[in-house]
Amino acid sequence: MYHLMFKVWESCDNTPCENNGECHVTNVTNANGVRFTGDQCETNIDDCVVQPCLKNGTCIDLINDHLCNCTDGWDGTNCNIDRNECDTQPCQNGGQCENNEGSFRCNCYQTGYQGQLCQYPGPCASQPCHYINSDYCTQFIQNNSYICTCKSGWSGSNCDTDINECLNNPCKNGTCNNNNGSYSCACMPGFTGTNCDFDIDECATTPCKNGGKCINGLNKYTCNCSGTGELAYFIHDPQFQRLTPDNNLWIIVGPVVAGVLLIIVIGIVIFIMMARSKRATRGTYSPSRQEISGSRVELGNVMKPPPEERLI
Ligand SMILES: [Ca+2]
Ligand SMILES: [Ca+2]
Ligand SMILES: [Ca+2]
Repeated sequence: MYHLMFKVWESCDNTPCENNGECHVTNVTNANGVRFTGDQCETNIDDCVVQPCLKNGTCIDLINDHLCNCTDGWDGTNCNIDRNECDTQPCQNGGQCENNEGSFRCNCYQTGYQGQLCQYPGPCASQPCHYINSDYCTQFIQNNSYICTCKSGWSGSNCDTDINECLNNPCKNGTCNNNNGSYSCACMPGFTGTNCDFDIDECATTPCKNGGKCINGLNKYTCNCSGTGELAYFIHDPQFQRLTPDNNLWIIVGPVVAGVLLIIVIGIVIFIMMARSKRATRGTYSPSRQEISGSRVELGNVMKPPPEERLI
């Protein structure tokens, strides 16, 4: 029993076949470098057998070569190189060309146009969104509609309606004033920020002298002067110019005492005025009393002794 054994050699030089095997060369290359095969070396080798053309390219066999007809989007001898279609600027009306492997696309975003090459006007082409109050217009090809993306402070289908931000009470410590496209806050004393939500640090200017420790407050600051030789505390605000622990009580009691003293003084004044008024209406002359008790005689006249009688 024989086993037929083959081994392909490019050349029979150096007698590669062992055990008296007969050597046959199947592929030859002529003097021009063209390769052939067949028993008589009569057949041109099909260079397309190995399918050298990629991406569905069509291969044309040549003598010792091949030619690839590439599909759209591909270039190169074997159709292995992407064609950059954007080099020819295919997108219209401001569409952005985006190259990709084997193809490209036109980004028509914000152009108002649509279609593969942005060649057809869409619902945004007429610029329906307010030209100042909107950021951009987004169109939908499916139902030929659009949506305006409004800038902050504006609403409405075309961004032409002011939002009244004051309805949401944005000003934490102040008064809200609405205006077109925005709002403003008039802050209460001691507050700052767009929404008056930041307490002003009155200690930022280091107002306390001689090493006193500053304590930030609402529209005021307090200097803790302990250890500086001054009074313990100074509070600076529109109500209290100076406050110390010792006269803390007087801050509360003082007005009460002053009020009581004022009432007393007023009472005295009223009493004196009433007394004077009574004296004026009830003077010392009364005809009825005079009739009963007779005319008054001055005490000096009553007490005056009669002149002495002379005895002659
Ligand atoms: Ca491409
Ligand atoms: Ca507003
Ligand atoms: Ca403050």
